[in-house]
Amino acid sequence: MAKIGIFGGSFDPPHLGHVLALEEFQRKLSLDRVIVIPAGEPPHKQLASGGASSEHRLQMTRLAVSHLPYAEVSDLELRREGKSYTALTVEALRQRYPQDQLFLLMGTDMFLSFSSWYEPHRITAQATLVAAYRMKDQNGRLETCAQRLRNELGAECVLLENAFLPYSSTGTRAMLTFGCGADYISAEVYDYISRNRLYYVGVNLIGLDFDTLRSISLSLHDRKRVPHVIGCSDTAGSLAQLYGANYEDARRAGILHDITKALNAQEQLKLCDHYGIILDHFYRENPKLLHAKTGAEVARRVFGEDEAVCRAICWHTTGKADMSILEKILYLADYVEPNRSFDTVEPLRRLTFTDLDAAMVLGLQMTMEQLRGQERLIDPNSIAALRFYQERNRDHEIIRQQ
Ligand code: DGI
Ligand code: FE
Ligand code: FE
Repeated sequence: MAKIGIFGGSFDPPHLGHVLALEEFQRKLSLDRVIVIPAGEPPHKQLASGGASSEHRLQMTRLAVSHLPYAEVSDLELRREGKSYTALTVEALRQRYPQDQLFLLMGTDMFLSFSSWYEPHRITAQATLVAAYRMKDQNGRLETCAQRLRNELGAECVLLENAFLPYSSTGTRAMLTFGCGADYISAEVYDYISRNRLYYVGVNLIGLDFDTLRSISLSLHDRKRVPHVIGCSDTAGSLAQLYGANYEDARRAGILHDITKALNAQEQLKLCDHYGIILDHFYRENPKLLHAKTGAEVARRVFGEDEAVCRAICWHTTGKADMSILEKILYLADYVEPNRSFDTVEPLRRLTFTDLDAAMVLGLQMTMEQLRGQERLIDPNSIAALRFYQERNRDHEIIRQQ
């Protein structure tokens, strides 16, 4: 009886994280074979727009694991019409391997939501569930879940430490588009990507019209951030019309402002290195702030945006003293766009549409208060901005009273 692993994913693209995770899966369970299955249409999420076609994903996956003698790529799910239910996949493999033991690998989130999958009992009837986790199962959530699945479904479950899960393909796609993704994938896969110009590698993205810029940039975001980015762009456009700034610039700045937000801290630092962005200690310690700096550089170098747009992106998170109208518009549009729903958003939203400088003071104060509550350090630029706009508002007050 052979031990066969099942390793599914979108593989859009397959990167080194996938390969390392697969190797660890094979090693820790002493698997004789691992079937790698690119997903057709995953039931739980749509494939990202801007992603590669099924055929490309299949070819790339073959290249990515070609050096592993025990790995075999199957187009089982790609050939199937409709949704790629795991239950159907596992049953198809059971027919092919009636005598063997099947192990289905999944990440923590998938394991915790396993009961809500399509007909989970059909899966557990055929395969052992392998929940891979990155860090020790501190609160016992995985073990509790495993126990429940054992009781309810008679499932066989194994918890497996795997340092390489979860991995983000969104970040890898974005790094490829920004011209520094080669380190995240094998040389063969990178070569395939460049030859086929996937993920905009080698494609000139300078001077795109707004609609094209919008659709490309949205494909580089995590799905849940997309409404925020659209809301920010629309709000920035409205504010530009209200305050006499350039409408087109405002909408472009809005659509691009969080363009590097899908990247993790390590990827942010790599991008800084690639673009020669010099980081002081504060920025190194607060990688959340880096997306504004790297976003501005991507806007400049990848999309060839105007300086005014790049500067607005650069200051959208912290603000600074003496900002241009466009810079203030982006800072505030990011804060009050319609998807923002925190308690105190309404007064700030009203003020943003009546008095930009007064809104800057309120916005900066709100951010600082929140950061202090979380014992995080405040960027010196934000402190300078607050002082600047408090003084300016005081001057306005004096002029109004005279
Ligand atoms: O990118 P968004 O989430 O849309 O919004 P943003 O660009 O305003 O980023 C918000 C994040 O940045 C949030 O995690 C708080 C953080 N941040 C903003 N100002 C400062 C800050 N973090 C520190 N440590 N210091 C700041 O001054
Ligand atoms: Fe941001
Ligand atoms: Fe934002």
